[in-house]
Amino acid sequence: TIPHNGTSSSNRRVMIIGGDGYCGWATALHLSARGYAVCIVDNLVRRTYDIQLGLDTLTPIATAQKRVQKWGEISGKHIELEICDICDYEAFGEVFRSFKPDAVVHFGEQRSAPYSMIDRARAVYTQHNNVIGNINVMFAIKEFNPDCHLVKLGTMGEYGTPNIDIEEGFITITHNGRTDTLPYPKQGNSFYHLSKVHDSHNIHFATKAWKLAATDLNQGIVYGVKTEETVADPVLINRFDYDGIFGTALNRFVIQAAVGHPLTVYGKGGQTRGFLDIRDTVRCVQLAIDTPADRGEFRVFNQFTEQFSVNDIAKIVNREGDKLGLNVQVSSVPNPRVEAEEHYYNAKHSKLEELGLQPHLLGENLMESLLGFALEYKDRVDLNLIKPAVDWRTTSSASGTKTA
Ligand code: NAD
Ligand code: USQ
Repeated sequence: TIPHNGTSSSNRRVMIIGGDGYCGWATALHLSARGYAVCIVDNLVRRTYDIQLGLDTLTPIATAQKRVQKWGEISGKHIELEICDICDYEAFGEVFRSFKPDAVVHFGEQRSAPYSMIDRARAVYTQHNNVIGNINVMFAIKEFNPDCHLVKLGTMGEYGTPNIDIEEGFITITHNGRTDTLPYPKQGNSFYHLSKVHDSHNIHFATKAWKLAATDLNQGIVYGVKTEETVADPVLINRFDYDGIFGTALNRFVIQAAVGHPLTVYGKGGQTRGFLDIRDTVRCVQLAIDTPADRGEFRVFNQFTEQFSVNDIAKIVNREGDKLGLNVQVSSVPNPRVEAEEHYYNAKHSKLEELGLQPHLLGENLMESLLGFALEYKDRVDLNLIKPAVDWRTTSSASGTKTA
C-alpha cells in the first residue's frame, strides 16, 4: 500500500525535469502520492555518464519505464514519462504544451562538481547543458504559460565560503552612504557550481524582463535514500551514488564505513557545508509549489537543515559505526579540489522552516538506518570506484576519454 498524508494538491500539474535522478525520482513519487498530476521529463543522460565512466549506483535501479509502470500498479496513480532533452527546444516545447504544467520543478542538470572538472569537454558540456537547458525552460514558460511557477534547483555552493554570514539570496549593503538590497555575492568553486550561478542570474533577469514567477532553491548536500514511496517496492528503489565523481560526502562515508574503507576526508576536513535528508528535499519542493512565488518575483530559499564540516561527519560516522561493530577508520587524503579547508561558515536557512518544514535531523537513529542500508547492499560496492577521481589542478584540455 502506498502511504500518503492526504495533503491537498487540488490536482496541480507538476512537471519534474530530471525526474529519473536521485532527488527528482523521490520528488516525483512524493508528489504523485499526494495527488499532484506529475510528468517526468528526463533524457536519461545520468545513466549514460555511469556507462561511459564505468560507474554504478549502489542500488540496483530499474529502468525509468519500469519504475513508472510499477508505481502505477501499486498506487493506481499515473506518472507521465517523457524522454526528452531540454536542450532541444522544439522537443521540449512540444512536451510542455501537451502537459500544460502549473509548476515546473527543474532538477535536470549535470550536477557533479568533479565531473565538470574532468576535462575541457566536460566543463563545456556541463555549462552548456545546464545554462542552455534552463534558458529553454524559461522560454517555454514565457511562450506557453507565463503563469507557470519555475522551481529551480540551485546550490548552496553558489555562495562559496565567504568570511561573513550567508543570507538567503540577498544582502543589504550600505556603500559610500547609499543603501541597496542586492543579490548575495557568488563564488562557485567548480565549473558545475558556476553553472548554477549563471542560471540564477538568468532567472533573476527573466523575472524582471518577463515577470516570470521563480523560486531558486539553493540546496545543500543531500543524504539518505529511503522515502515513504521509494521503499514501497524494490522496483521503486532510488539511486545511491558512492563513487569519487558522483558520490557526495555523507553518502560516500556511509558506504566506506560499511565496506571497511577508511573515510576519505579531503585535506584538513574543515570544509563546512549545509546538509539535508532526502525526505526533506521532497517536502521542501512541495512547500515551494504550494506557496508559489508571485509573477515578477525571484524568490531564493536556502534549502538545508544543518551545517557540518567534513570532519564532523567523519566523527559521526565513526561513532555510530563503532556501535555497530564496524571499526571505522578516518583518513586524510590529499585534497583533489582547490577549496578553503578551514573557514568561517554561517548560512541562514529559515524561509522553508517558516513555510512549515519540519526537518529530519541527522540523529543517531538516522545514522543507524543509513548504515544498515549500506550494509544491506555492500556486496555491490566496487572498491575501485571509491578513490577521489578528479584533480582540480590537472583538468585537461584534451578531449575526454576518462575512465574511472
Ligand atoms: P541526478 O544526476 O541524480 O539527476 C539529474 C537528472 O537530470 C538525471 O536523471 C539526468 O538524466 C537529468 N538530466 C540532466 N540533463 C538533462 C537534460 N538536458 N534534459 C533532460 N534531463 C536531464 O542529480 P540529483 O542529485 O538528483 O540532483 C538534482 C538537482 O538538484 C541538480 O540540479 C543538482 O544540481 C541539485 N542538487 C543536488 C544535490 C545533491 O546532493 N544530490 C545538492 C544540491 C543541489
Ligand atoms: N569531500 C571529502 N571527501 C569525500 C567527498 C567530498 O572531504 O570523499 C569534501 C569535498 O572536498 C567538499 C565537501 O566534501 O569540500 C562536499 O563535497 P561533495 O562532493 O559532497 O559536494 P559538492 O561537490 O559540493 O556537490 C554536491 C552535489 C551538488 C550540489 C552540492 C551542494 O553533487 O549537485 O550542488 O553538493 S553544495 O555543496 O551545498 O554546493
